[in-house]
Amino acid sequence: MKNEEAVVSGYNYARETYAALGVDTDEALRKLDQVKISLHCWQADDVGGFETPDSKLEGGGIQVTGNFPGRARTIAQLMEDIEKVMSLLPGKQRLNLHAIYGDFGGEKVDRDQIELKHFQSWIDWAKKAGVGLDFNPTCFSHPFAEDGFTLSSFHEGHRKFWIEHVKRTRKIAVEIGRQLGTPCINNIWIPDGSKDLSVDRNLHRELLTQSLDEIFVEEYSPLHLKDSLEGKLFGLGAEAMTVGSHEFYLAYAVKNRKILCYDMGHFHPTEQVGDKISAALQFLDELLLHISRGVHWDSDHVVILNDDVQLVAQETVRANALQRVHVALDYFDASINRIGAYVVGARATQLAFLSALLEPIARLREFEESGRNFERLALLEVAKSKPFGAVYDYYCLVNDVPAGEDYIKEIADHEKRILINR
Ligand code: RNT
Ligand code: ZN
Repeated sequence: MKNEEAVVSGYNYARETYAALGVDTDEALRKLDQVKISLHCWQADDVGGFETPDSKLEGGGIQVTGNFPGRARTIAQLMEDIEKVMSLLPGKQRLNLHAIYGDFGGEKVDRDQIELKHFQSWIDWAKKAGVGLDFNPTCFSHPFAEDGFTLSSFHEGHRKFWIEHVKRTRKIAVEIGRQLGTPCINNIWIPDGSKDLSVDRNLHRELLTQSLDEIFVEEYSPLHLKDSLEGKLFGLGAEAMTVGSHEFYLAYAVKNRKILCYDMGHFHPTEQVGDKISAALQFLDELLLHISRGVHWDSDHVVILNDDVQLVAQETVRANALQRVHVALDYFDASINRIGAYVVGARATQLAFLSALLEPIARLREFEESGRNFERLALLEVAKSKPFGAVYDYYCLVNDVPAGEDYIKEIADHEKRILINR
């Protein structure tokens, strides 16, 4: 049990320790407050959505495994879960919605029919909670995506259907952003690809280019809507070819001034997303990060505080790019308490950003500039064991959320009271 006094005295010690390295902990916490994490609504219900009472994830090259009790089955339950998650996180976050999570009121509303009214209850909820919303078209779990292609399909009817869907998501997203007074990022990810060798990648990519060009014909105010594009290496059942590869979207985003989304599970296992940030930011205004953890493949494991996430945070902070890099979570684990999965991942992400903000960067740069590379390496090592956990506990305390390990019990209690009875 963390008592208040212990947290405060831990913080005082940490503040002095960091000050000795030329780092201001209060300033770091002020900056951390600006890192809003967009919580992915789809962890709460295993990417099912609310189109029908038994909607579930199908195809798309992604998969959820596990059967832990307590999955959110209604919008009310999903809202309840997100509120619980937010009550265990210091600072204000955002919520990231997929188009299949609309409030369809028991009616069959196909993807090319969605409208603002289906998301008004979410906007009202967000307004009340004082959080921003982000949005995503859903180009999977649908008969017209069954053959593995959507915006790049050879089938003109399917392509038109998905173009209409994505256009509508932009229209909804711009209104979300307008009503909430904070831009809504609409992130486009499509599963298009094939299990086996394809001889017309080029045609698929031409079609995808045309579809995107058509989708982006309407211009909306960037104060309300930001368009983002997410590439991928491969998917389950789409191992041989992915139409929307990174090169494709990087080039498209640069040419068309869009946001590029880097999902940390979408690269070769030894590639570092952290390394890509300052490269892409030379030519793009903004990036979106899907913080995730691939294990052997794009498995969407719960985010933990590992080297990959730390490098992402460090590179964002070192590039002075906190305003240009948007942070979202993306994973789906149904094998553990789902609320716990959110809190572990969101806290790990915050800890990564906090430790990056506490880096003795001025001194490290001095060493680097003067070629003192032993000193640089040593200080990087020293920084790793500095008490950033004590700073985070204090951040929790002042935000009135459980510090340290205290959230574990709170989630376990909530599971017994609420989740088990669903
Ligand atoms: C899939 C992408 C995408 C999805 C969500 C559900 O590989 O990462 O972001 O996870 O749209
Ligand atoms: Zn993603």
